[in-house]
Amino acid sequence: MRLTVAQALVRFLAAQHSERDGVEHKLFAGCFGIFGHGNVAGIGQALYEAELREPGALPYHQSRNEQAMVHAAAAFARMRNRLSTLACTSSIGPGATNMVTGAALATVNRLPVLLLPGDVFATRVADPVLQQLEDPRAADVSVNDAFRPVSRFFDRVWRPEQLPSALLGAMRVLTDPAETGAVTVALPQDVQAEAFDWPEELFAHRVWHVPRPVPEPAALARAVAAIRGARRPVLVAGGGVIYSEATEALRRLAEATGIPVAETQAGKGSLPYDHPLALGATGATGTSAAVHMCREADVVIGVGTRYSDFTTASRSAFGDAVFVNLNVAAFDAAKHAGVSVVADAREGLGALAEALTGWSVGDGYREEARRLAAEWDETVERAYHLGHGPLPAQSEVIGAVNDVSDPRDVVVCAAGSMPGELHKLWRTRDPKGYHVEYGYSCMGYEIAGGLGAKMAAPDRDVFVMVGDGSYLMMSSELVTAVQEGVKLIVVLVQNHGFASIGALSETVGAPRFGTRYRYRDADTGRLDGDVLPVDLAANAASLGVPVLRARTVQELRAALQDAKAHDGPILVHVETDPLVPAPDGGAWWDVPVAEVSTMDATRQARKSYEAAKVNQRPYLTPPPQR
Ligand SMILES: Cc1ncc(C[n+]2csc(CCOP(=O)(O)OP(=O)(O)O)c2C)c(N)n1
Ligand SMILES: [Mg+2]
Repeated sequence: MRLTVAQALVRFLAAQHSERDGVEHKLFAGCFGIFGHGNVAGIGQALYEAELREPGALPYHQSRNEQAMVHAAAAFARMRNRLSTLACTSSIGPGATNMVTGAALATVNRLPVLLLPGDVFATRVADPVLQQLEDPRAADVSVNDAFRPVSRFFDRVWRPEQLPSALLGAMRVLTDPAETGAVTVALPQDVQAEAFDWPEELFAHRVWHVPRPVPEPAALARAVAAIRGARRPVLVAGGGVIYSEATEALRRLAEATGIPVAETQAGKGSLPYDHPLALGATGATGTSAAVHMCREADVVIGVGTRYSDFTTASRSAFGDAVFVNLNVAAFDAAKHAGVSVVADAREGLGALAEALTGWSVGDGYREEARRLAAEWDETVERAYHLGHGPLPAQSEVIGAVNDVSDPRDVVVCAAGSMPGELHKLWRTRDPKGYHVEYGYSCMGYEIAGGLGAKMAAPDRDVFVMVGDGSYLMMSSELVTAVQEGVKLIVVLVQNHGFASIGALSETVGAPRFGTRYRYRDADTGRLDGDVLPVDLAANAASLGVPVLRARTVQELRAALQDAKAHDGPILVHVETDPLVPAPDGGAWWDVPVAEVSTMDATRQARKSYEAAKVNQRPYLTPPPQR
């Protein structure tokens, strides 16, 4: 079949499917793209021809920013439990490197995205082409080499003959639950347009089986022995529980054994918030219930978690516990010198439940977990209804959104002070109801991610919680939402600066430096003048989005109701008081403080820092050997 490389690529992608538990999914729901000379004549032409020939095979979506389209693709994949994603095509040079941040986000969060950056001429006939980086020492280097460290698979198709192996390698990694992440296939712009005679079978309907590896019996036995010996075990549920659709298996294991469950950011929603064994958020942004139970735990059973420093409170969360790690990736299962059980979360949890039949923690321990969780929920209730004035506290905004949202609705966030507050305060009622990107915690993900989440789950309402800082970094996909008629409810929390880093700076001895949006003051010469006259509501309205301004919590609740009833994207603007702290679960986070300083605030901060460092553990204790 004689086609260009780009036409062959598009035809191939449209024929790819994933399959798990006997259910088949289209692997690529579509292709985002921004065109330039590096892809318009290649992939652009091919996508257009495909739309005319076979509408729906690989629908094209326009975006405003290459980084944003990768975020949308990653959010889409997360919402679909990694069984479907979107491809992203860019031109060469800046269009390509704009995708590098998105690639890192996808790889850190283990989310499959296929990136197709254009690349320099393979023939070098016109070198240096517009936007080409020239390296005097290495003629085969292009800016796309920057994708290598942030991709789980990288290839560059210098010749048409290489395309089949590049594509098969890419699909394997995208659909491998342990290896998945950003996958980059760089396509020199001349090669994209070059014709070749392809074997017909390259374009056959192809199904990539997404495995559920079962635990090795000996590893399972070691894990069971460690758990049976525990008096105070705690389950730590990570994103793997959700991607593997293991929430039911987790609930059954927890209920049968009485082991309480703490949740990471990616694992939040593993149990509904009001389950008697749900401790809620764990780690640095944890609830007092999870913080206490983790600190006192003797065995920590991590399921589908990569143990980020927020989860381990920088290795201060878990006293002298030993670890049992159930993870589909051996890399994560081996962490903290734990008993490594390499398996799919659902398979592994089922096997653990069976092997632990008849075993349970004591009644007192179950009761302790239930009581502490109930106490935290009272804290949440108070935070939702603080009645702070004149401007509301952020926790009241979170409470209002939680109350107005339906149980299956989705909250999306990524950076700022909201992820931590959402982690401990959001009452999650559905496994897919909480979508906070906290692996890369990338400012600017929120609106783009919300777009991808909504595209993946049109039957749910998506509430995007975005700070003014994140909004200013990337609000461009509001235009895409308008263009595609995608209903997003964006809640823009205006506090005139980086409140999160402001609060952090207080604790590390650089009080509020560089974190407020202020004029440069003529007298001090510093950025501590008046508040900048920024009106982000007007900005959103200028992009074609209807805007509701709320000044009080009451107005906010009414605006959210109206927004929910509205069809299409809408933005609710609310100003909050950046100085109200959220309730604290009592955990710590390691951010090193200057060891010497002439400032008293810094010296005090260093003292507190050194005192807290004492609680850090190496987590090297081997589990009991049997
Ligand atoms: C791309 C990126 N740059 C910098 C940071 C560091 N950072 C984390 S939160 C934050 C401020 C976010 O401001 P805003 O969205 O207004 O939220 P707020 O802190 O006010 O709640 C910054 C600069 C980041 N996470 N991502
Ligand atoms: Mg802010």
